[in-house]
Amino acid sequence: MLEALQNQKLEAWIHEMIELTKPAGVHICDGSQEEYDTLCAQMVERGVFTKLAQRPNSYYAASDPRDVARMEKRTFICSENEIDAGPTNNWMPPQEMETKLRSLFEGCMHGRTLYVIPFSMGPLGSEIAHIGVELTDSPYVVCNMRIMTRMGLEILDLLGEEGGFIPSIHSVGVPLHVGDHDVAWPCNPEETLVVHFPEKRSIWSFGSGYGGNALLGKKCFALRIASVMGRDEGWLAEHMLIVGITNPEGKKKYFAAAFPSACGKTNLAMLESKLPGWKVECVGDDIAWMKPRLDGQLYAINPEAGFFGVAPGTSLKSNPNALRTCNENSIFTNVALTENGDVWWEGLTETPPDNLIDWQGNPWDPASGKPAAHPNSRFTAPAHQCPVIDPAWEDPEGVPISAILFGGRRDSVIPLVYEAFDWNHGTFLGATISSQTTAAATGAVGKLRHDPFAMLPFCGYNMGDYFGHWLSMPQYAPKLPKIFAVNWFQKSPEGKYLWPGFGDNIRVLKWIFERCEERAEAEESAIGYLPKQLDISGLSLNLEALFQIDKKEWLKEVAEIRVYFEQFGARLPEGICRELDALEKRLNQ
Ligand code: OXD
Ligand code: MN
Repeated sequence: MLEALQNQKLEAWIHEMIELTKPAGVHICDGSQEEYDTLCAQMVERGVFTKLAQRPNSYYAASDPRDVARMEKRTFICSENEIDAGPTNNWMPPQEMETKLRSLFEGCMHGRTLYVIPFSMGPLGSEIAHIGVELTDSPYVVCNMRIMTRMGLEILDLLGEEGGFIPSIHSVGVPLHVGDHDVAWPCNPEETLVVHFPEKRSIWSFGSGYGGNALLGKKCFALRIASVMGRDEGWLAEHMLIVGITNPEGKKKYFAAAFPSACGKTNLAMLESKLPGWKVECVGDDIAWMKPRLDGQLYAINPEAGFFGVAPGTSLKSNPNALRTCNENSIFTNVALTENGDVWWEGLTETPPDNLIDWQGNPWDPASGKPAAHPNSRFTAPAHQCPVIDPAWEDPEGVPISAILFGGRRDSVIPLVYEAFDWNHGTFLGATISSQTTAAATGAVGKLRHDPFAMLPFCGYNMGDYFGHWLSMPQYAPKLPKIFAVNWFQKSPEGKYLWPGFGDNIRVLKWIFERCEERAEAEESAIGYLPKQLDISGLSLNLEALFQIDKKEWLKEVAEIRVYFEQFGARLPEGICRELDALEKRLNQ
C-alpha cells in the first residue's frame, strides 16, 4: 500500500516509523465520509464513542480523567541550543530527547493500527497554507483531525513527488499484546511528552489522546512549528481569531484578536451584534496565519477547518452560533450525557436536566458540588456549519487585516479598550498581556500569569526573539494593522462584571472599526489612545470605571513587567525596553 505514495521522503519516513512503532496494520486515510463513518462505528462498538440520539452523526467520548487538557509541563521545544527555546519553554538537548523518544516509541503501536493522516493547514493550494502528515494509533484522533483540518488523498496529490511536509507522530503510548484488554481511552500520563524539533521541523507526541496534545495540526504545527517558519520566512503564526465586521453602510473590515486559552475567543469570533446594522462573520476562532502581500498589507487565513471549542459556558446567550455549529456531525468530549441521548454542560441551560451522566460516566449528583461536564470539555465541529461563517473563510488569498486586538482576563487595571500609538507600542501591548489562568491547561485556575501575545504555551522559539520578529514586521509589510488592547473582564469591588460582554462587545469593535477609518475620536493618555465616545446606546453602565487609569496601579504593573522581562536577558529587544521606559515616563508625568 505504501508503494502508492509518490513522495519518497514521505514513504521513507513512514517506513522508518513503522519499523520503530511496530503496528499491527497501516491505514492511509482517504478522508472520505465512508472512512469516517466506519471508524466511528468501530469506536461505538468498542465503547469509545456513544452515538447521540439527538444530534445527527454526532458522538460523545469520555477521556481518562488523567488526560483532560494540554500538559504544558510535558511540552518541549528541543532546539539545538537551549537559548533558542528561551526561558518560557521546556528544553532538553535534541539528541538526548530523540533517544528518549525512540525508546518510548519502540513497539508502542503493537496490536494497534497506524493511521497515516495527510492534511493541509489552510485552503488547498493557498500560498499561505502548509501541508502536514500525522501518524497516529488513535482512531479518535483521525476523526477529530478530519473535522479540524482538510485531510485526505488530495493532499498526497498536492504534495506530489517533491513537496515538503511537516512530519508529526503521535501515539497513545499503550501497546496491546496478546491477551491485553484495551480500554476506551488508552493513554500513558506518566510518560506523556509533546516534543517539537524546530530546526528539523518535526513533532513527536506520546502518551496523551486529548486535544492539542494529540491533534498535532493545531497547537504543535500551526503555532509552535509555524511560529518558527514565520520567523524564518517573514510572516506571523498567531493564537488569534479572525472576524469580518460589516458596518451599516455595508463596508467590511477584518480583525484578528489574541486572547489566552478559554477567554472567550470562540464567543467573539461568532458574536451576534447587539447594534443594529452591524454584522460579525467568522473566519477562524483560534489560529491565524498572516503573510504580507505585494500591496504591503497582512493577509490572514484560518489554517483550521473546524472548531475545538470549550463547551462549558457556551449557551444561547453567550454564543448561539457555536451551538448551531455543533448541531450535527460533531464530536463532544468530556461533556455530560442526558438520558435522551444528548449532551449538556454547565451554562448550557440555567437548570440542568434530570438524570445526567457526568463526564466520568457516573450518575451526576447536583448536590455534589462537582461539575457534570469537565471545565475543559470540548466540541469538535466543522467550521462550514457555522451560520455566520465568513464567505471568504476559504479564500486562498486570505483576508486583509485592518486591526489586531490583544486581550486578557483581568478584573482590574486594564481598561475596556485602548489603542496603541504605533506598531512598536502595539508590539509592547502584545508582549505585556497577562491573564488569569483557565482550565485549558493542567494546573491552578484563576492565577494571574504573563501570557505574551497569548502565545506563552505556543511559541516555538525564544519569546524575546519573537518580540523582535514582531518589531521587524514593518520591513515585510509596510501597511500594518492598527493595534488595540481590550479587557472584557473588569469587575466592581463587589465582584460584578462592569461590562456586559458577548454581543455588546460589538460596541468596542465599532469604535475600533471607525478608528481604522479615522472617523472615531480618541484621547491621548499615558497608556495609549482612549475612546472619546463609545456607543453604549441602551445600556446603563459606569463608563468612568471601565476607562479609569489608576497611575499607581499602572506603575506597579510597570515594575512587575520589568522584573518579568529580566528573564529574557540579551534576547529582549531594545525596542521593547524603550516602550517600557516610555510608558513609565508618561505615567510619571
Ligand atoms: C485551545 C487552547 O484549545 O488554547 O484552543 O488551549
Ligand atoms: Mn487556543
